[in-house]
Amino acid sequence: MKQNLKKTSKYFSYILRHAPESIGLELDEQGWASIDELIKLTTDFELTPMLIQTVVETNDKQRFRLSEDGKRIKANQGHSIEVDLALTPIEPPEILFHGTARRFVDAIMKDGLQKMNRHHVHLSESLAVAQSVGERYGKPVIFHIQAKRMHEQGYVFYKTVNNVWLVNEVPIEFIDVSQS
Ligand code: HQG
Repeated sequence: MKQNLKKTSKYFSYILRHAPESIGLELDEQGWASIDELIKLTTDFELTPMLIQTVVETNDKQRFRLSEDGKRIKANQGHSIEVDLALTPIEPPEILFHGTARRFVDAIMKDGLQKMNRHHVHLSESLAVAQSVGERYGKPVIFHIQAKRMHEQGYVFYKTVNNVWLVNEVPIEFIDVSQS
């Protein structure tokens, strides 16, 4: 069951953030998909309303959400396709964290943190979360980002419902490597 949930969560990430067209699914402007459509268009394995609900509820990072009427599903963040997440700008704490891979550090210290394939650079309030994000690539490096100072200088921050902080970029002058 656990394996099944993980597989389904990865599938939802792929379909709802990156490639709905790969199964002929249409998302609306805010990234919502019809659950009936998603079930109908999923032919590789048996997707049931129960499985969808369990994945949404148990997902470790709360990556997905259901609409109030329970008829639609969307990814909370992490898209590469164009969607309007309708986020409201919000003041960040003094410091936010970003975990990455050692092999990216030279490029980051040259160009700053860039959003790469996603819509935003992803930051977290929690050192532990940044650690686990960085660990996806091996031994992590943690950057301390001077978020409040960025905000004071006009950079716009957003926070998703699952506590991911988003910003368009982080220039090197706001990246603290001495503490990483
Ligand atoms: C790096 C997952 C070279 C950046 C995670 C990161 C997170 C640069 C990678 C969420 C760079 C992009 C986001 C530059 C940034 N030169 N490398 N100038 N600027 N990078 O996956 O933050 O499971 O798009 O440091 O757990 O790693 O999908 O971003 O290493 O929460 O829900 O380029 O994705 O969540 O990688 O991860 P990503 P991320 P989910």
